[in-house]
Amino acid sequence: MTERPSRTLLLLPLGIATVLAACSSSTSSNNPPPAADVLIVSGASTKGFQAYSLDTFPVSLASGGKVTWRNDDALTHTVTDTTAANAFTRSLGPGDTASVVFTTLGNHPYKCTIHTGMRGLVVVNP
Ligand SMILES: [Cu+2]
Repeated sequence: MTERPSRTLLLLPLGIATVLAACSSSTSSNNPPPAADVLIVSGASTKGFQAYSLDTFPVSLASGGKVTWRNDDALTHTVTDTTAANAFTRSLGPGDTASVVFTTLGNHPYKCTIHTGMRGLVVVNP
């Protein structure tokens, strides 16, 4: 008597997983934009052009790509577009992450508005 209800409970999650797999596969066949991760390094406020990443300056990615910053420093920092477009700004406390999707081609320089020596650059390619 107790086995029948437990089988039903096992089959239900399998059905949901199948539906989710079908959705994600149709999305991935639709030319998925690449993503890039940028670390706000420890001691970033003193590191100028090396503040936003240990190994990549600038960050290059294709149009539609998403950049995710993670703040590994003990201070709050921002990621703020310095162009006339003023297209984006994010504030990240210690341990926070924040993302921006880039669709406009070209250079996207940014800085921290709290520590203005901190500079980064995202380059969006066709
Ligand atoms: Cu800062």
